[in-house]
Amino acid sequence: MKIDILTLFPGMFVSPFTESIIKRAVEKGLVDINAINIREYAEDRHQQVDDYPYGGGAGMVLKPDVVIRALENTKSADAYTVYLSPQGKKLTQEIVRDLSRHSHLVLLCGHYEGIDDRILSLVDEEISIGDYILTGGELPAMVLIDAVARLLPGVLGDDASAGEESFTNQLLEYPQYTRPAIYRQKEVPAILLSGHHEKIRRWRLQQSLLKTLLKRPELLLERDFTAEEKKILAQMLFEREREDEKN
Ligand code: 9D3
Repeated sequence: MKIDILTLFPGMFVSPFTESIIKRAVEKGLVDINAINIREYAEDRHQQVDDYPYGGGAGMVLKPDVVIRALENTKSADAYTVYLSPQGKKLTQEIVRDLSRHSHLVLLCGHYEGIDDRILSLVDEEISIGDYILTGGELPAMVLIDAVARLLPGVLGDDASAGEESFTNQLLEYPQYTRPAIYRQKEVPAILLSGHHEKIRRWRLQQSLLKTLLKRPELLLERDFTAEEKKILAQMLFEREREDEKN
C-alpha cells in the first residue's frame, strides 16, 4: 500500500514510522509512507499557503489552488483521498478495515485555521478520530496509518494477526500474566498453571465477557452471544445467586 500525506508539517511524520512494527512494515516494502509538504505547491515568491477568510473572522484559510495542486499531483488513478478533520466521520475499526483494502491512500491533514471549502470536492471521505480538539490533522493521520498498516498482510506475525479478532469480536481482552507466579502476594489464577487448555480457553472467554460487561457494556449491545457465551453467562449468574444465599 502507498500512503501519501499532504501536510504543512512533514517533519512530524518521521519518528512514528521509524520505530517498531511500522518500521518493519516499511522495510519489508509492505507499505510506502510519504509525507509531502503542501508548501511545495505554492507558486508565488513568498510560497504562501494560506490567506485571510472572506467575510472576515479570526485565523487563516488554506488556499484552494495550492491544496488542489498538491492533491492532483499526488493522486493516482486508484487513489482514495481522506481529509482528516474534526467534522469527519468518527474513525472505527470497520472504517480502518475498509481503508486497508485500498492500494493508494492520500491523506490531507486539516489545520487549525481550516481549508477553503472548494477543496472538499476532491476528497472521498472526511474522518475525525474523536470528539476532542487537536491542533491539526497530523496526529489523526498517524493514528489512521498505524491502525491501517497493522492490517496489511505480512505486517503482524501469524500469532498477532489472529488477535485481531478481539475487536471485531467486540469483546475486551482477558487478563494476561507472566512469571513470577506470585508477585507481592498477588497470585496468577491457578487455572492458567493447570495445563487444561480447554478450561483455560473457557475461563478466558468468561473473563472477556465479564470485563466487557463491567467496563464497556455498550459493546455487548452491538453483538449477539454464541451458545457457549450464553452458557457461561448463565453459569456466572447461577454462581452469584449461590454466593448471595450464603450471605
Ligand atoms: C473549534 C473550531 N475550530 C477551530 C477554529 C475548528 C477546528 C479546526 C481544526 C478545531 C481543530 C482543528 C484541528 N484538528 C484537526 O484538524 C483534526 C482533528 C481533531 O481536532 N480532533 C479529532 N480528529 C481530528 S482529525 C483532524
